[in-house]
Amino acid sequence: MASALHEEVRAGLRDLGFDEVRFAALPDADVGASLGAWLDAGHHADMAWMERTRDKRADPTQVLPGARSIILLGVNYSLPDAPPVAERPRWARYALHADYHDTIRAGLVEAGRVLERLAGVGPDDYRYYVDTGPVLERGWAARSGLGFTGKNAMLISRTHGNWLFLASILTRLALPADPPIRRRPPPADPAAPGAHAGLLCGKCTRCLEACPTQAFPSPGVVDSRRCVSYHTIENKGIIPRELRPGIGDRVYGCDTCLEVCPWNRFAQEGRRLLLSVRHDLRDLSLAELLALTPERFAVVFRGTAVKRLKLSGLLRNACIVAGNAGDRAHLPALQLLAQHPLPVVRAHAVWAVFRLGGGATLASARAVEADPLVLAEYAAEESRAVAG
Ligand code: B12
Repeated sequence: MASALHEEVRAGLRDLGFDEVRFAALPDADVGASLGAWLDAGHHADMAWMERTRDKRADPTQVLPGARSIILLGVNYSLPDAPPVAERPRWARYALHADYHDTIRAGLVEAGRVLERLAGVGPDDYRYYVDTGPVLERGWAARSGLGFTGKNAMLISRTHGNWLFLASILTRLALPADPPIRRRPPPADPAAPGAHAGLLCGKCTRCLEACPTQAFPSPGVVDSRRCVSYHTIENKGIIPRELRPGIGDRVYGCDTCLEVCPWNRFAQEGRRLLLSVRHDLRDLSLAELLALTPERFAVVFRGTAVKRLKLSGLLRNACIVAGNAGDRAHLPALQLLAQHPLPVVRAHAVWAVFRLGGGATLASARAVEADPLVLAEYAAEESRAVAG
């Protein structure tokens, strides 16, 4: 492909709103080399879909046979004009936009047309993904020089910091590979988890130390079983009791290992052409969240990523935040939630009520409780009270 053409493709995709457009060549066994060890260590927790798609994730040519290139796309989602609202539950910054899976996907549909128009590829010669596809987006992005993998496992960009959504297009088109940020000698064991992490981190370990639940067994390696983001978003069941205090006021996701990264200092504001900001979520009080009805949940979270968590997951998280907040004004709402139809909500409400010193008020709810998970919460709290 003539070099002018690939630059035309790059410019065409940038015009659609992608802040970064980089190319990497396929195949490249290095990128997926350490996935197996990460999965074998159980770091994916209950995300069984990662295990099921292990081979495809390690090798994009199994996703699109004959693929010769992967186009890595970055969308800056920083919100410099919007500091967190005090005394309100905290949301992962990415959730303060209309669901990026939808908005970026719309951009990817257009990106496909750009490829067809400029490079003459057919609709079967490419496949695009944002987040949910079996593609190691961060490794490929690092490979293409879009950024480097930090000790926090994030793809960090020198111009956008940590605040970058990634998307990818696998294509049978041969595109000239962009160079990685800096070539370094291959890691001693490229199959070790985190083998590629920390290229431009120097001695900094702020992210590893700031993690509220100690989810990094080593630099660049997240153990999802301890990660607040995993538990508040992906885990649909009971959140381990020992991790709940570390969740603090985070009602959805966690940005702590991103926020403390010094590279954010250099982050420029994005164009947000593929995003639609939902700052209003940050104004929601904890009391409003604890009182959410199915109807109100559907209205407030329509079009956001939070919708995927469902009302039960959000109420569960809100109970934990309330238990951590220590404000007894939330007791009446929590007592009601201790009688919620779903055991997952009841269990966390029971925990929170006990944390606020109101355990005795649940006597009648406890008397009719039959679910083993909820009974386990009562038992744990009662024995804690006896021990304490
Ligand atoms: C599963 C998943 C999670 C899990 C597991 C996280 C993890 N660390 O793997 C959980 C639920 C915990 C999670 C949390 C978050 N996630 Co997430 N997640 C994913 C998902 C779907 C797969 C990631 C994966 O494959 N993990 C397995 C590990 C082993 O793979 P890996 O870290 O990518 O590294 C592999 C390769 O990339 C390679 N590699 C890494 N660097 C390099 C460099 C070179 C040069 C080479 C050769 C190879 C290489 O080594 C590894 C194995 O081979 C991706 C989307 C996707 N399809 O990629 C989003 C994704 C990684 N998540 C994202 C985000 C935003 C988050 C959160 C910030 C959300 C939040 N605020 O709560 C947190 C951050 C937690 C963290 N520090 O990682 C973004 C990250 C964007 C970025 N700039 O990095 C992604 C890319 C989604 C997107 N499309 O934008 N996530």
